Amino acid sequence: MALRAVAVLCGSSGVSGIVNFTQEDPSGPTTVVAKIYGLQPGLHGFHIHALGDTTNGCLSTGGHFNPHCKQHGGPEDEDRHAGDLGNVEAGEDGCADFTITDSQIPLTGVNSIIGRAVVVHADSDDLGRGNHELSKTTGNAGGRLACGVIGIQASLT
Ligand SMILES: [Cu+2]
Ligand SMILES: [Zn+2]
Repeated sequence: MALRAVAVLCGSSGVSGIVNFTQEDPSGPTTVVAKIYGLQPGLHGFHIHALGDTTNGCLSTGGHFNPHCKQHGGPEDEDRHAGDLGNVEAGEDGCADFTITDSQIPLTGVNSIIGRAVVVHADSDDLGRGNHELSKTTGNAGGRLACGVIGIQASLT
C-alpha cells in the first residue's frame, strides 16, 4: 500500500504550488512531484524544513530537516541535510515542474517528514559548494517565497 502526502505551497510573494509525495514501500524511497507557479525564471532552492509551523509565515518553519546532524549539501551528497532536495527550475513562464526520488524523506517512522514543511526560496541553492558563509547551513538560497505543511493523504491500495 503506497503512502501519500501533500503540501499546498503559498506565501505573500504570489508564488503557489502543489507538492505530492508517494512512498510505495515503508522502507523504500519517496517520490516527490512538485508543480510551482509564479516564480522568477531560473533556479530556486527547495527543501523540507523541520517544523510545520506557519504562525509567522514561512519564517517559523525552522531550519532544514536534519535528523542526522549533517552539513548542508545537495540531494546526491553523502553529507547533506535530509531535507536538502536541491533546486527547482522555473521556465520563462514562471512555472517549475520538479520530480525527485529520495531515500531520506520517508512518510513513516522516526524520520518521517509528515507535519514538517516544504519551502521554496527566492534564490538558487549552491548545494554547499558556494564560498558564502551560509553555504554549509542553507545553501545561501535567500528568502522564503512560499511554503506548505506536509499532510497525510489517503493511501493508494
Ligand atoms: Cu529552505
Ligand atoms: Zn540543508
